[in-house]
Amino acid sequence: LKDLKTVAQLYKFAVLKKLAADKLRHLPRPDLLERVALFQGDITTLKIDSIVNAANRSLLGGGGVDGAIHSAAGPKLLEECRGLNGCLTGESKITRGYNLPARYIIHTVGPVFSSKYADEKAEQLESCYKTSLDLAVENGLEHIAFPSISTGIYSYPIVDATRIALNTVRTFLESEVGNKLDRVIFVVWSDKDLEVYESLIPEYFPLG
Ligand code: AR6
Repeated sequence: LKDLKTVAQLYKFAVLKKLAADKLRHLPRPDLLERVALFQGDITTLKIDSIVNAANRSLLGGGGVDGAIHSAAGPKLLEECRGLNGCLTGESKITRGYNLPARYIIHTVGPVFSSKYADEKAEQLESCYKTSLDLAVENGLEHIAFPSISTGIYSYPIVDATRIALNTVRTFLESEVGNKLDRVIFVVWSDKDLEVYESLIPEYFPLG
């Protein structure tokens, strides 16, 4: 956990830039900058309380990050998932982490993007983040790492998806239950996604 750069550190190293007040989506809360981190790399390597899986409704595995998590966690994960009877879009279910360094996996089902139903898709994506955060707190977990849900195989546009991720996490951390979470880590895989997170984080987690 200590190797993951917090937003506070990213401002210090000038990776994140301070924005003009009229660009901000939320007020500055310097304390929150210590509780959010950005990491580029493989989510299955994180030794923390929980990582989120961008799963499908069957919860029985697939490609992308789901495939990587199932291969790293081992066959016992699939066995536990079989007992869960799937999961609806926008909802989340928790399992143990098995061979992963993370203790738990929170499986969430993102929407398959469609511009025709953009509002409904946005609500479902927001719900993925919200229900995952709720599950972490309900299970007494202090850290949670999110991949960029729905932006791979499910083709949700990265900028819109990132705004939803940042806004939902910011709102949750400010709430009373959100106080119980010590660290939320945004995990990106590609350089392009890293750039998007670096440009948008200052709007949602501004430097005071
Ligand atoms: N660590 C972190 N991020 C990763 C990793 C990894 N090891 N591997 C991929 N990503 P996707 P979705 C990034 O397609 O769009 C599966 O088949 C990836 O670059 O994994 O929600 C499921 O079973 C992208 O930025 O998830 C579903 O059927 C992000 O993770 C479907 O894909 C999410 O991409 C879900 O599609």
